[in-house]
Amino acid sequence: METIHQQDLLDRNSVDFLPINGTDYIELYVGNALQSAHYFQQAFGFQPLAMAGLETGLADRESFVVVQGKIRLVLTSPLHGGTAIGAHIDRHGDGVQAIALWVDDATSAYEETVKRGAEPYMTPRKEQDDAGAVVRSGIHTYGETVHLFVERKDYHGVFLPGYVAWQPASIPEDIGLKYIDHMVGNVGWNEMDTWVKFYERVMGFNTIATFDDQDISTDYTALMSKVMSNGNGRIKFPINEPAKGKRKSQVEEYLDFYDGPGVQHIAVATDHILDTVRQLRDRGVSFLQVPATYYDQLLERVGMIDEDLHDLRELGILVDRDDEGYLLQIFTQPIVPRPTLFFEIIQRKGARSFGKGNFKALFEAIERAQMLRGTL
Ligand code: TYF
Ligand code: FE
Repeated sequence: METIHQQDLLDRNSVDFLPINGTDYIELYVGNALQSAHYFQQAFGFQPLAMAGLETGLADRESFVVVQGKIRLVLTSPLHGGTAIGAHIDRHGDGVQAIALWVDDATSAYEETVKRGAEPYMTPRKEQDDAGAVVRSGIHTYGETVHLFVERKDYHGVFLPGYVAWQPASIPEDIGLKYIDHMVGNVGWNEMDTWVKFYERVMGFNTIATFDDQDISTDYTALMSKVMSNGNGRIKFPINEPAKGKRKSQVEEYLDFYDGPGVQHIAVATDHILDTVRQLRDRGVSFLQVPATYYDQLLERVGMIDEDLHDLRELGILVDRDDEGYLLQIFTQPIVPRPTLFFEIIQRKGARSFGKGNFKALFEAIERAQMLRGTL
């Protein structure tokens, strides 16, 4: 594995043709937007923010927006048959349709990326209401997933023009989720190079880490992973490709069930992972389980940590160390009927890596889940 530090990249390559401030929102196409929003509120502690639908003059869709820290999720459902949204849900199940990136200039973001070969999804479009104007544009990425560019410097409304504030009566407390740490895409056989080149050439990203089959050493799991990051490091997109192993790769299982490439997991950061995970567990979220023996060697492997081993074991939280510090992470079971989309909860204490030391335990846990589904 190779790790490149962000600062080196900034020094080497100082002109960023696609400056990105951060993730603006993630839009999921789902069968029942109201119930999905309810799930993200009740189970994950998101707060209601905005909605658009029949009430606001839309005829074909309804969207609910929930927020926690800097994380905004948009849950969108069709209002009648025969829509592109419905076709997306039929093909993929509930899943991520758009990763929206916050930029200062959505027109330039579109022009710079399309000039470099991006497939256009939405030409720059200005939307306005009483609260100002937003410019959005978009390009295609892997599978049917798109990147939107959102320019909102002239907007002070609740979310986007056309949305109204949404304030249901009872709101459970948030659980300390702060921002999107990374979002992982699964791509098809031998497509890794295509998408690495796409993020490098079209979006100006750099490859900051590479994992090969040496790093991923279970009896069965076979995959390749490369982490793409933008210039300021605020956006990190690991990309997985399946590889031939003894049994079906977890990435291949995803591709079968999602019917193509798409977002595999959304990693959300917290500063208090013990509290956050306890809340999630108490609200009914289930996690991948590593064997209790994982904790026997843990302190020998990672050295001194602030957390109590007993708490980590009770909650099933994984720990890994790199040369800058350590990280704590845990993975939910898929949050949809198909074994496709899941969440990762991560707390970084200096470490900027992705938990390579946990790959074996994690992938063996995924294999046990695959075995239970009968798909391995
Ligand atoms: O994002 C990552 O790279 C880690 C590890 O199928 C990982 O969270 C990689 C592949 C995978 C699940 C987790
Ligand atoms: Fe991850």
